[in-house]
Amino acid sequence: MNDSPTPSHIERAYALARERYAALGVDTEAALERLAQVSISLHCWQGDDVGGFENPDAALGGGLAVTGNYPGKPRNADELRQDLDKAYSLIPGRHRLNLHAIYAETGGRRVERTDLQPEHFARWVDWAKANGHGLDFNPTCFAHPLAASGFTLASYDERIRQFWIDHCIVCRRIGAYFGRELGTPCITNIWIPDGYKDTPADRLTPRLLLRDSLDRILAEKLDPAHNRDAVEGKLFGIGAESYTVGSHEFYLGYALTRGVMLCLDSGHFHPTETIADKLSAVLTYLDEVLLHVSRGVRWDSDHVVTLNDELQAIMQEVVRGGFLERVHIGLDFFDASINRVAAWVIGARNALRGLLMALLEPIETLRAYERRGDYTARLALQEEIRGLPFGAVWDAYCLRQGVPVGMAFLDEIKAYEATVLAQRG
Ligand code: RNT
Ligand code: ZN
Repeated sequence: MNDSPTPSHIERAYALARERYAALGVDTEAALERLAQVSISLHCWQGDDVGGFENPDAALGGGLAVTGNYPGKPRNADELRQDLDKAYSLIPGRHRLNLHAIYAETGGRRVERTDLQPEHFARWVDWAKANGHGLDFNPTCFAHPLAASGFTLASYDERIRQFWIDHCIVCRRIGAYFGRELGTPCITNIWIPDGYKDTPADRLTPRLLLRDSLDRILAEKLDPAHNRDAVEGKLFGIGAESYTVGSHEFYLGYALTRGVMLCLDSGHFHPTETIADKLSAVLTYLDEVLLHVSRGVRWDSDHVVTLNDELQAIMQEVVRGGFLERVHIGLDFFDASINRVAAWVIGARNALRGLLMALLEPIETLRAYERRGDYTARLALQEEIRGLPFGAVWDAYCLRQGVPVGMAFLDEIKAYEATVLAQRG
């Protein structure tokens, strides 16, 4: 596509947009400065269909499913990093990487998940250092024979439960290693698939087991400058439609009583329930929250993030509440039916665009209308905002950050597909 705007077009459009926003009392320069400070955690698992390197052909299980077979899937960690480098080069700003334990590099040796060590992630750390990425981490409590029963940290089988406790313990230490090495705290997020397809006879005992498992995992005190813990709830998974041990309420209570972070995944609630409204509620009590920005479609919780109303509402709440320091934004989706690098870039650029839209709101005016009870003016302005020249501000941001403007990012991905992805057998 050679219909991309020239730098001078972009600057002229931006100058007009800037005036238009200024008339509403919005400083576009301040918004762009703030946006440049936000680091989003890109999820490594979009790159290879949640495969990892332990046993990439293992059934995912845990209610997770990736559909599609787009050519060019990376075959090893170097290829995954190569794809990530490409993605980051097309996303404005400096961003983090969110790793899963199955992305360990063990030099071809089978290392049990309970034996994972920092050294198995040394190459990720070297890469992160060289490229200025912070790292986040996740124990992998699925795609393993000991998760085949559908239960891990809440298993009645003490051997299985202990195995997953031990796995999570080593993962927290690896998280602390990331934080220490990179000088930015790693968020280690625990999500487990445990649940029942059909109506349980006992909803309580698995939850008591899970609480006990988490307490044992978190017993070791780690420096919060290095590692911070998060727990992620879910409403249901494929094959666990009737009961999920780690529900939202369970983890909300856990996070509040234990002082850990709550992870809110936007695909993990009832279809009409949005996490936007939850942020101000949980942050009234919790210090920090982790977001998994995703998009639920019917029973799938992990479609590529689009710039829809829900995303905008989430980002508005993050900004309006003054929560940019307390909400850690991560992405969580997987789609193998389209170019995997493009999926990362589209989702991440959308998350940033949603954030920029929120930073460009004439929020003081909206609040003033609301306080004086003028809901007519509030609605009128909210709807007027949708037509403001937001795109011109975004384009200027991409230009300044040295990433492609508009559809030009796709040209680069197509070229990468032809030269790099097509060579992978
Ligand atoms: C699953 C959770 C979890 C996973 C990743 C792969 O429903 O959202 O965050 O997507 O751990
Ligand atoms: Zn998630």
